[in-house]
Amino acid sequence: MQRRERFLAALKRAPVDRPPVWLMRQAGRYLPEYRAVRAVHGFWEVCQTPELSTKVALEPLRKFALDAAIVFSDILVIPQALGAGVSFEKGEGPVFTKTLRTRDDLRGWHTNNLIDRLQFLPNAVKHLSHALENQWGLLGFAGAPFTLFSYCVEGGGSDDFRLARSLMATDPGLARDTLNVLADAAAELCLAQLSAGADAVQLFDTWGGLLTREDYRAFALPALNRAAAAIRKSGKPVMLFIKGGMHLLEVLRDVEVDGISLDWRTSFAEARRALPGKILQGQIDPVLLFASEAIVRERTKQLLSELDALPDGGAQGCIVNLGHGILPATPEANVAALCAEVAAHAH
Ligand code: 1CP
Repeated sequence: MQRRERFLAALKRAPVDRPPVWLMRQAGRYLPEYRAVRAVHGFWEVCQTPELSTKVALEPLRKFALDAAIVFSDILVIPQALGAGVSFEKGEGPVFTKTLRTRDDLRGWHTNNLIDRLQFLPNAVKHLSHALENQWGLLGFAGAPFTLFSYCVEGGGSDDFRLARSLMATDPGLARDTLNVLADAAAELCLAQLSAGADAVQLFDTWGGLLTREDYRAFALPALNRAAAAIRKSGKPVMLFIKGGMHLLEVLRDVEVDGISLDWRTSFAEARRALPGKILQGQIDPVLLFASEAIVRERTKQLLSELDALPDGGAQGCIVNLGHGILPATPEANVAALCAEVAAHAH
């Protein structure tokens, strides 16, 4: 099967010669070519210049046996367009100049013509889509409402997002209204990427696993479903990544996305049992890519046999990926070994 055809078939849960593979953050800092681009161009400049974003998105496809590309962007483009003033230039994590803590902060968000300020992202998708010449699948993405909410309230990264989660408890009305604004923004941005040529979109709920089942159901899920319902009107699939979402599998029965991207601690077998009919993606531990090449090959083979043995369709409707983004110092040879092992599994 050809790469894009395989990726599209997996998204339809149709038969495949082997599961397709792509890797979260496949275009990131572990690649010297990416670091070279970033040495001369700012992060937002790369996102907003189609030639540069396409260049960095294509790099991993040239090097590894991947079946799909993901557009180069970031989940924080939405807070940026709302006026949060997000910068990546000072060290590791993002820094916001404006946080959301009060009703007035929400009123101050620039929601008018939001999509116009985000037009660079569908433009990047269009540019990348031409370069791919239908040979690879193409994913667009956005942050899931709760994860965007967490960054907006906190004003940057955090281990526990305590300000965001305590705001949900102290002012649930403000939290819900904010989540709805973010859900509508994420939906609009995903629809624009799908119209521009993306085959599917992924919503990243990286911090969703911090919530109890009850809070996920009460706050994150309604906003997620508001976004997912709007996106699914396009007829194209929506995937959802949750980090640390083992305890949420039961809640996810009620999520209106087509597929779930599992983190490294959540097994395919458990997820298939809990979520029959959903596309499943994941979940090799990104830290495993720091072990030897032989171990990477062995674990990849193990995962592929586990997929073949799944109840209710085996590897059909499964996509191989990592359980979280590739870490910056990951050896390229191990990324190559993982992809080669998946490619060799065709039957
Ligand atoms: O292949 C790719 O690299 C695709 C592009 C991509 C994606 C899918 C980037 C580029 N970011 C993301 C998603 C993203 N961004 C998520 C969800 C996935 C995940 O959990 O990994 C999150 C939480 C972010 C937020 C973000 N952006 C962080 C983490 C902040 C924190 O401390 O909580 C960071 C460091 C960024 C910047 C960023 N985005 C992308 C890259 C390559 C970078 C590094 C910036 C640089 O070049 O200095």
